[in-house]
Amino acid sequence: MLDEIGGSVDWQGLDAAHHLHPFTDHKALHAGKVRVITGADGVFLQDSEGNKILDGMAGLWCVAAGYGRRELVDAAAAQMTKLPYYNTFFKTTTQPVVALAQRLARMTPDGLNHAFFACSGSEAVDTALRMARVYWQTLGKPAKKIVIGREYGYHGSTTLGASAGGMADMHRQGGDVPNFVQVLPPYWYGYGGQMSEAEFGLYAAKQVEDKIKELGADNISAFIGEPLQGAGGVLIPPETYWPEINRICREQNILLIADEVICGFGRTGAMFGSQKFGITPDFMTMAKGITSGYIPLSAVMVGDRVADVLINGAGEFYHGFTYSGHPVACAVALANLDILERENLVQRAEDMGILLREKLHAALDDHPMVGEIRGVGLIGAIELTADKRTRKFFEKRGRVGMTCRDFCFENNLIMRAVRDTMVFSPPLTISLAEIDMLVERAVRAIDQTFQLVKHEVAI
Ligand code: PXG
Repeated sequence: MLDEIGGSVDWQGLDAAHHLHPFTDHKALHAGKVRVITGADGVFLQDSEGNKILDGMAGLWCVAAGYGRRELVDAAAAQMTKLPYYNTFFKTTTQPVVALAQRLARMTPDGLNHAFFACSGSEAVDTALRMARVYWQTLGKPAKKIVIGREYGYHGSTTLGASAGGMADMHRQGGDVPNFVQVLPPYWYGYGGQMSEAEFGLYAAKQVEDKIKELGADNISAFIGEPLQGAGGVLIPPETYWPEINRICREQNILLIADEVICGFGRTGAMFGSQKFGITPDFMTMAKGITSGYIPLSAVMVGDRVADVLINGAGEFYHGFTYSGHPVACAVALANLDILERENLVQRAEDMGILLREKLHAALDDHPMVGEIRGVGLIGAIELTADKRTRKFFEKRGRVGMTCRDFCFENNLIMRAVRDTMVFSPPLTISLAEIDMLVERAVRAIDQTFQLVKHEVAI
């Protein structure tokens, strides 16, 4: 069918004629050519022109178990055959949804024992935010509405998710509902100035405390943060940051939402980013790695103090989606978690991440355009800089990163550029030989970029 007629169909032309892409300037897209991805296996994608591309991003940070996993296909087929769909709204449940809820309760830190399911990270975030509102209303504190996030935070693209995040462009295009504020992110490389990383972690946490004092704790519902900020450029907080945030939220009586959509399921070298960074959240939102992206699914894990109020005090929670707890998605998640455990992918992410960073340091530490190499587990970033001594940004931020991203593509490597920071998050199954290939292609792309912009770089 699709494959049989593939040769004669102008997929690129039809895409331009009929398909609107997410986060895309269509005029710019149509000036070039869209790449048609036709298949994938392991860590490699294949395109319609026969290129084999190393996917250094695991799709969009999600394909943890790698491509071509037959077990996930089989799990979906078996569940579709048995029960392709039923909802969980009206005094009904299904076996995969119960099994997954129990498994997530066991996997997550103590005190997170209840799961609410949805289809995307954005929906999980919306759900947690609405639960937080209901929690405070039920406790007789309806004024506690404001949510504090961070600049460059990313919490999805629904109106609430965009409002909670700290992406100014998204705020401008309708992600600007009231009662959301953002504070300084714990981005030492960009904002740390002369402070040590440890000092800056405390300083960034204090911005949260100051904001709470300014707005009044009685008006604040929750603080939301990714354990490390993925889409914002893989901003890894100093060790001093999260323990302070825990303390502040506890002392000020504010709920803490850890958005684990990217960090969850092994990405950081721990099962959850909250474990890696010592976060004690009231909610964990999760998606992506939960099914390795094979099928849409997200979840919110709800801590006991909130669950108790929701269950015993709040009456009906007027919220949910047709596909909340989709049995096929839950069956795929269970099979995916089997792979994660059986293949020890969490420890593997930790070990391979260390090797990957060693190799990047060896190849790039002396490069005049590389300001910092950072990472935990198998997620990381390379900061491109105009002056590595002063950590100066390039003029017109994003231009050099985009050039480097295009060179990566030319070298059959997918890395994302966030501003002028190159970010990577390959499948957790990546082998040593593939890591070598990733490093070699990334270094080549950075060198090619440097040749174009070296007059802008202090040497
Ligand atoms: N929270 C976090 C921390 C995320 O990273 C979402 C919520 C929203 O998930 P959904 O499933 O609604 O997309 C995300 C998603 C990028 C990029 O280019 C990142 C995401 C999504 C799309 C692109 O970095 N993160």
